[in-house]
Amino acid sequence: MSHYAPFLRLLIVFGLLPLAPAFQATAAETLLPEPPQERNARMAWWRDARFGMFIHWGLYAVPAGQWNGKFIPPGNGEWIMNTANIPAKEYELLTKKFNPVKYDPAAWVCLAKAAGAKYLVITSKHHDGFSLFDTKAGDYNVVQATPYGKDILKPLADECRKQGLKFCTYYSIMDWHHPAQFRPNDKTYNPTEIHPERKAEYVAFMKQQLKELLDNTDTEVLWFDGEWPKWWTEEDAVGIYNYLRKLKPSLIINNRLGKARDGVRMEEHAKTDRQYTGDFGTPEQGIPATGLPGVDWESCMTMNDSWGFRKDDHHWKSVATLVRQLIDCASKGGNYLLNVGPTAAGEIPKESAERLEGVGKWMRVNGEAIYGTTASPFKKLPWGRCTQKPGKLYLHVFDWPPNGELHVPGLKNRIENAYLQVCPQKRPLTTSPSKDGVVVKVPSQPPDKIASVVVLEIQGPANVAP
Ligand code: FHN
Repeated sequence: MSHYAPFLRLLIVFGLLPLAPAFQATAAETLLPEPPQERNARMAWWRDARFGMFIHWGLYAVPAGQWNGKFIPPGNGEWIMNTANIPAKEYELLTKKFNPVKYDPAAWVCLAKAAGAKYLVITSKHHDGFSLFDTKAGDYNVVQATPYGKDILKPLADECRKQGLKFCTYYSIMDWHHPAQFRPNDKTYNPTEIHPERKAEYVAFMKQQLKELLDNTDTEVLWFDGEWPKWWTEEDAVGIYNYLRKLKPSLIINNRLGKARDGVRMEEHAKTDRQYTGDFGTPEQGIPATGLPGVDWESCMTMNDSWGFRKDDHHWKSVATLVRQLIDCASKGGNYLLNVGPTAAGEIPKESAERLEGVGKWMRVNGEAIYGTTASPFKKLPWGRCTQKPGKLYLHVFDWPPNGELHVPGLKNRIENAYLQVCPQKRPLTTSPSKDGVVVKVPSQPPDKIASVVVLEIQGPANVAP
């Protein structure tokens, strides 16, 4: 502090010294500028991918929804520390039981790939503050605190690159273990508070861990979560966004680094008037009725009811539901991030694996109608959904016409060819104009009961009556 300080302070106190720039609060940082073509290039692989696998894994897989002999209320198993109000010192003891000897990164990536997923997002640190990677920013991590003693993320990242999937990481801003944030058994326990005088310490911790994730795993997406605590601000988000993008210009970052979810409906997640909206919106456990036109977005979903493994959660969605959710997202111009919650032993539950294989079976035949597509040109179709690529419409028929006539209302394009996606010879289907569009003559039985894809090759861009 300069020896002029006391004098200057007097001047300021008495308003005699206009706040020279040097003394003004620093102007709020603004987002790094990015020309649209650069942003499009950065987002290209993510837009083409359309389908990713989410992995929620951590200490919470050990209790698996049960604490002191009782199952916590239905819902997220990964919240057990909060739901069962477990004191941090007690929850920490779970580290001694976390020894995933059956963890097999190659098998996990094989499963994701067989499902047709093009990227994988895994929790590097969830709200409980436990890190699944070799971090030097503390000792509450899988390497230093568990009998397993090895980094989980790096081998998974290497395996993703080996098998051609993009490796991505989830990171929770809210941290129930870090001493700067309140946590269970604090007198004024509240999972969304922070000791104000220690916020800078926590942000420094965060930045160190985020840099480690970039340096050690070369993660392609940072999927932030736990942004709702009031102490976390838009300004904090912009600072971290710029920090990360300078470290890795190609990095993609979701909207939950900022406050885009605050009080806005799912449909609006990515369309707030805030400076920070992130690179994509993140509707959760649902699909916006009309998508989020004009912005990138991704719906994340569980296969049962919980993100983290719960041994009592048997409420599994069918393969048909999962495939139709994937189609619904793509037909609205969004991505689908389907979650698995591995067990404490490191295994993906059989029910999850079976569903991933079921989705993959459909994707092996119809993946062309999902990858690299854009949103449907139709407002609504009575029998299913539509995705498109230049010169092609992919009609995803959920309700097959028993009379063999598939009506496509409002379509004005000349049809150059029509065929079933399942037919490698692309045997032409007969099409004819109808009073308000096109009729496609299809076989009496659907090739796929979940969704059968009829491909229309059209002349020029899709032209549909409003
Ligand atoms: O609280 C978390 C929850 O545990 C889970 O990680 C989901 C996944 O998107 N995100 C938060 C709830 O919105």
